[in-house]
Amino acid sequence: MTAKPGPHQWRGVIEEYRDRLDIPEGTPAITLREGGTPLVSSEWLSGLTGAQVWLKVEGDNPTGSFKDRGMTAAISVAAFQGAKAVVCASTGNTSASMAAYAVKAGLKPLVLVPEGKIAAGKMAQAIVHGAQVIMVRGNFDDCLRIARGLSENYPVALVNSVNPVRLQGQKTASFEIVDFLGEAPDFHFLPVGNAGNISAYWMGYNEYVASGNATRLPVMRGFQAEGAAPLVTGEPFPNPETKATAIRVGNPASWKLAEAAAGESGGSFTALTDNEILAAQHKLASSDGVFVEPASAAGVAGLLKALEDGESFTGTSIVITVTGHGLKDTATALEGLGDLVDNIVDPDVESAAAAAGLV
Ligand code: AN7
Repeated sequence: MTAKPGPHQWRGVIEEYRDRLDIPEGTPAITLREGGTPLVSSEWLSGLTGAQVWLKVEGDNPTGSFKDRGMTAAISVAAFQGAKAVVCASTGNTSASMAAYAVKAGLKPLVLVPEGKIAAGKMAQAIVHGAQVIMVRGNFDDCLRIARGLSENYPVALVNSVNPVRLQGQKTASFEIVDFLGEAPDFHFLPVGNAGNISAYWMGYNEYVASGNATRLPVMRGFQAEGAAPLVTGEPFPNPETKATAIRVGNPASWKLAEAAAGESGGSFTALTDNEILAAQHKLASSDGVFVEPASAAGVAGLLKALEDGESFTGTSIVITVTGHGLKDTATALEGLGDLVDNIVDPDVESAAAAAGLV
């Protein structure tokens, strides 16, 4: 039986936006129906700021992060062009996404990750999807250098965001935001690691203004971890370090594009401590019901810090991209919380009621 997609079935970012994507004509879409993610109103942050604050919840993508947008594009093009194997360097989410899309396309996924610095959920995804995983004694930047070298010398296609097709897929997030809000927001906040995402958002917003779908551009503000903040200091970090492992990047590949996004939009880059990032992660989960991984809370932490520093956002609209799902890294989320379940009771209502403080 052939599935007949009904009118409400989201088709994935290639089919939803094909005429706006710079990919070879006729490229068949390898899709898990990524994109179409919710823009969730944050009552908590709206209340604190007097702004309308929206969360673009990218953890709702098929493999749990925004990487699926770029990966559907990169894998579709690689498969169309005859690749048999694909390679990426990753802090975790790219490898999870690449593995899923590669096997769907019948390609062999090869993953390079920094040893010991990948959240367990992401590692599980790469392994379960059948990727060949190579751990490198080094950081993400070393992995990316090796991935480039492999793709130059061996028959494997590189699908990191230095592959421009990735940004084509990722820019669709801006389109969705404007399609939903009817206009670009005043501000766009997001975490920045290798800097592909902020570059892709900026491209998408600019293209929507050029085509008349939006009449203005948002101020782009990127947030990094203090121990891995090259875009803040202007210097690469040879030994990047942060508990937000997804953004543990010392020398971002899209450095120039990201600087252009912040510079041209009147935005900026700001560094946050791990404690600020983790506190924002917990507050977001317990206030808005949205559980994101540590790195993904950087934009929220950034807004809280801006408020603390006395900035006013009253009357504006703010979109914060929360980039990946909290279930990717439960170990970090639960760190330092002590006894998680403090009541073990006999199996009867009275005991549970007493333990719950109901009597
Ligand atoms: C949850 O998976 O680079 O600035 O190799 O997983 O576009 O790099 C992940 C990056 C933010 C930063 N939030 O985005 C990888 C990888 C999450 C991420 C970022 C990443 P970029």
